[in-house]
Amino acid sequence: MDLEFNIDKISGEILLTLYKSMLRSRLIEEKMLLLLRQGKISKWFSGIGQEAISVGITLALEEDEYILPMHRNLGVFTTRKIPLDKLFSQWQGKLNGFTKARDRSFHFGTNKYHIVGMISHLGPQLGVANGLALSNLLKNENKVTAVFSGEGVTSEGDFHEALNVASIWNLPVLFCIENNGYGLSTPSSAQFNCKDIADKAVGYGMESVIVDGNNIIEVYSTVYKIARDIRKNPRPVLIEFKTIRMRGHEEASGTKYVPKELLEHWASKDSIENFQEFLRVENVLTEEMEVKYKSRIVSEINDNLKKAFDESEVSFDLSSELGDVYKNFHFQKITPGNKTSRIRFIDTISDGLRQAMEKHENLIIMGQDIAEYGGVFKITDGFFKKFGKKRVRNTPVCESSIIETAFGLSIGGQKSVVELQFSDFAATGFNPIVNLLAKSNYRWGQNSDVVLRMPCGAGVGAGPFHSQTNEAWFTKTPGLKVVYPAFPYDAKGLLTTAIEDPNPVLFFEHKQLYRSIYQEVPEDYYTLPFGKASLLSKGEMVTVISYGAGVHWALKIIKEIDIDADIIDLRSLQPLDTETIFASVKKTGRAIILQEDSLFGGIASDISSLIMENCFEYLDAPVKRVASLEMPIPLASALESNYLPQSRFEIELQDLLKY
Ligand SMILES: Cc1ncc(C[n+]2csc(CCOP(=O)(O)OP(=O)(O)O)c2C)c(N)n1
Repeated sequence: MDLEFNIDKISGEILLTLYKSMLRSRLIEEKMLLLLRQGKISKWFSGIGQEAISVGITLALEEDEYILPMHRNLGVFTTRKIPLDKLFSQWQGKLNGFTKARDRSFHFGTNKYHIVGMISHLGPQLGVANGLALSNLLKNENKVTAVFSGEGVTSEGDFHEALNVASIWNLPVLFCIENNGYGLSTPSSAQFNCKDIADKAVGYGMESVIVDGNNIIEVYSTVYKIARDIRKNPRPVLIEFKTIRMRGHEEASGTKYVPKELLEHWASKDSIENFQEFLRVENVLTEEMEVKYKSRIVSEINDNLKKAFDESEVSFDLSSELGDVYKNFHFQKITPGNKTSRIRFIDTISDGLRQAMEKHENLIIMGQDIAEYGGVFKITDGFFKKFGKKRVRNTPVCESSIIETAFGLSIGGQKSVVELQFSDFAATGFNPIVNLLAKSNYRWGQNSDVVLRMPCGAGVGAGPFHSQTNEAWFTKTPGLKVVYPAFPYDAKGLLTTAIEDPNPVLFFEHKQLYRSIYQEVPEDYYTLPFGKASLLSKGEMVTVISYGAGVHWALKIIKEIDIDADIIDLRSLQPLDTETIFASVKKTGRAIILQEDSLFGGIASDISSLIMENCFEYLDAPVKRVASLEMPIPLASALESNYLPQSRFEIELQDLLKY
C-alpha cells in the first residue's frame, strides 16, 4: 500500500460508501473508454485516478449544497446519484439528456441535484460559485458551495477575481483546485511560478490547505471538517489537491509528454486500488462483497446504456429550439397614478431602480462605488442607507467575476442589477455576458435574472474608453435583450420591466442625456413593454429611425429643416419592433437610420437589410444608414463632433429626399 489511511471516527458504512462511489465512477469511465474506442461516443475527458477528489468532496457536503464541477469530475455527478440513463443520453447528444442535445459532456447543470456544470471557458465557474454562496448568505442559509478548478484554470483572470471577491465578502466557498500536473500538455512549472497553488490564497487573505488528492480519507475528512467550520463561520478556503492526470487531456491526445516514471509513481498511488487493499486488511471489505458491488454496478451501467442507445436520435423542432433561447416572460402592464413631476433622465433611472428595490425584496444591486459613494453618476445615492449593505454592494474592480456572481444569484433565486461604471468596461466582463448569461437558458434551462446597466455614449469629450456605445457587441448575441431609451419616461418604465424580466437585459443609458433631457414622469412605479418602438412624429416624406441620443439629434435637425417625417424611436433593439418600422416605410417609401455607433456591423445595417427584404416594392429610394466614422472615438470636441454623425445626417437626409 502506498497510501496511509487514518479512519479515526469514520464508520464502516461511510468507508464502504466512499469505496463504492469511487468504484462506480471508475467503472462507468472504463466503459466509456471502451465505447469511445468503438466509435460510439465522441469525446472523453478522463478523470481516472482523480476519483477520490470528486467523490470525497461530494460525500463530505450535504446533498442540497451546490457543487460546480469541471470536465474530469464524473464522480460528482455519479455520487449525487444522477440517473445514469439521463447522463448517458447527455453524452450521446440525445433528448433525454440534460441539455436536450444542445451541449456536450459535462456542460450542464441540474438544480434538482444541486450541480452547476461548466462552460468551456472553465474559469467562470469560480465566480458563479460566489453567487450561489452569496445567495445562501442572503437567505440566511448556512450552506457551503464547492467549486472545482484545474491548476491550469488558476492562470485565468476569473480565478483571481473570484478568490478576491469571495475573500472580501466572506463567502463560504471551497475552491477545490485539482493540481494534476498538466493543463493539456503544459506542465505546472510553465503554468505558475509559486511553489504550491495553495500559496496563491495568501495574497487574497484566504486560508488554504494541501491535501493528497489520491487519498480518499484525507480528502473526505479535510473537506468535511472545513465545510462544518465555514458553515458556522462563513469564509472561503482554498484546498489544493495534489494528484496526476493519468490519461491524455482528452483521449485522442495521449500522454507522450509526461515522463514515464511520473506516471508509474502515481499509478502505485491509485486512489481506488490502495483504498480497496486497506479496506480488505481492515476487514471492512471482503472479496465477495467486491465482486458483488462490481457486478451490480456493471449491470446498472449496461441497463442504462441500453436505454440511452435505444433512445432515438434527436430531431429538429424550430419552435422548441427558438422557444428556449429566452425564458418565458409575460409582460404585465403596470399603470401609474396621475401624479407626475418634471425630472431629468438620470433621476428617472434612480427612481425606477429605487422603486424596483422596494418592490422586489430579492433584488440586489452591485457595482463599483455604488454604495456609500452613490455611484459615479450618483444614481444610487442614498440607496445604501435605505436598503443596507447586503442589497447594495460595492464591488472590487472585476466586471467578469461580478457578472458571474450575478448569474449564481439568479440560480439561487435572486434578481440583480449590475452597474457597469461605463458601458466600455463591459469588455472585461464580455465572456460571462455572451457565454454564460446569454446561453444558459437555451443550454440547460437556467435563466439569468440579471440587468446590466450600461452608461454609454459620446458627446461628453471623454475619449476612446469612456464614450463608446457598444450595443452592437450584444445585439448579435441570441439570449440577450438590449434596451436603449431616449426619454426619461421610457427610461423608468423600461428599467422596471428589465428588472421584472427574468432574462439578461443590457440597459443602455446615454450619459449625455442624463442631465440634459427633462420630462414629466409619473412618480409611481410603472412598466413599459419591450419591442414597442414609439412614433414621435408622423409624416409622409420619409421614415427616420434612431435610438438613444440619435433620436434627439434627428428631432433637432428635422425641426430645423422642417420636413414631414415619421420619426421612430426604437426604445429596445432586442426585441426589435419591425412591425412599426415596416408599416412606416411602406407608407413613406423612404428610410434613413441614424446610429451613434460607427457604421459597420451596427444595428442600422440589420435594420436596413430587414427593410430591403420586407419592404422592397414600397421603396422609392435605397435605404440610408448614417453613423459615426470607422475609427475610435477621439477626445477633443473638434475631433469628436466630426466623428459623430449629426452633420452628415442632414446632408444624407436631404440627398434621400431628392432621390
Ligand atoms: C478560456 C479557455 N482557454 C483555453 C481552453 C482550452 N483548454 C481546455 S482544458 C485546458 C486545460 C485546463 O487545464 P487544467 O485547468 O489544469 O485542468 P485539467 O484539464 O488538467 O483537468 C485548456 C487549455 C479553454 N477551454 N478555455
